[in-house]
Parts: sequence; C-alpha cells; structure tokens
Amino acid sequence: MLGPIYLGLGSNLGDRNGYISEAIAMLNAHEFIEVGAVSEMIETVPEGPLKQPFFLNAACEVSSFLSPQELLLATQEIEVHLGRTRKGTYDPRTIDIDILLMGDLLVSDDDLVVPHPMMHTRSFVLKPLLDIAAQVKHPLFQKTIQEIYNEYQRFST
Ligand code: PH2
Ligand code: MG
Ligand code: MG
Repeated sequence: MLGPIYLGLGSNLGDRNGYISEAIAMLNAHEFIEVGAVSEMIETVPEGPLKQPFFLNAACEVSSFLSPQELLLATQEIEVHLGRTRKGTYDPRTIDIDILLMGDLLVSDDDLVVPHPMMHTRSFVLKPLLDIAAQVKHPLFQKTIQEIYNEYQRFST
C-alpha cells in the first residue's frame, strides 16, 4: 500500500456541513477505502473568478489499495450521489472531493493530476490539511505541508 492518501472536501451549496459529513461517511463505507484522521471544517472565502457563496472546507486521510483512477471514480460517484452537477469548473457545488496526495505517487493523467496541482497555492486546502498532515512531505517540493503553508502565508499578505 502507498503512504497515506489525503483528500480535500468542499461545499458551498445547501447543507454544507451535512454534505461534507456524508461524503466522509460514504468514503468510509466503501469496501476498499478506510478513512483515518479528519480535519476540522472551516469556512473559507471562495477563490476563483465567480462571485459565489462561502465554502466549508475540510481534509481527510484515507488508506486504500485502489489505483488513482479507481479512487477518482469512487470520489466522483459520491459527488454524483450527493447531488453534484458538473457545469463549469467554478460553479457552486454541494460537494467537491479532490485527491490531494497519494503518498509519494505522481500521477499525470488527462483527468487526474496528483499531487493536486493547485494545492500549494490554496489556503482552503492547506489549512485543513495542517490539522492532520502538517509533517507530511509534498513529493515534488520535498517540503512539509507546514513549510508550504508558512511560505504561502509569507507571499499572500
Ligand atoms: N474550490 C474551488 C474554487 N474555489 N474556494 C474555496 N474557498 N473553497 C473551495 O473548495 C474552492 C474554492 C474549485 O474546486
Ligand atoms: Mg476542487
Ligand atoms: Mg474537484
């Protein structure tokens, strides 16, 4: 099995807390996925081009023997089950589940890039991740999440 896998979760439509909790429960209910540590949920300002409602964001650790594509499929099925529709990339959503890290694995498929290519630039990803993975190393930057977050803070103010 790989090192720990980290997922990012976000919701900015409807019962945000309920959708994130349900997504985590559904992940854990999957035959081949076990959820470990779960971060706090934090409210975050929407980042991106469109004006839209505030988000709740969280992160969780999972262990799994699934391949990256199989895990992606599992997260997409949960998104659909929880009412996610895919119109634009930045539309408000009931739930978004993103694969952030899969141990030291590097993936660059057309539909999946791991580590998540934007994770180090987004405080709504890094902050929850700090709760559960502060000392985990990003396999490309060879820096811990704590170090990446500290740098983000330095450049964002
Ligand atoms: N997700 C996005 C775009 N912008 N902003 C916040 N605060 N939280 C998100 O989860 C988020 C976002 C695309 O997935
Ligand atoms: Mg996302
Ligand atoms: Mg997504």
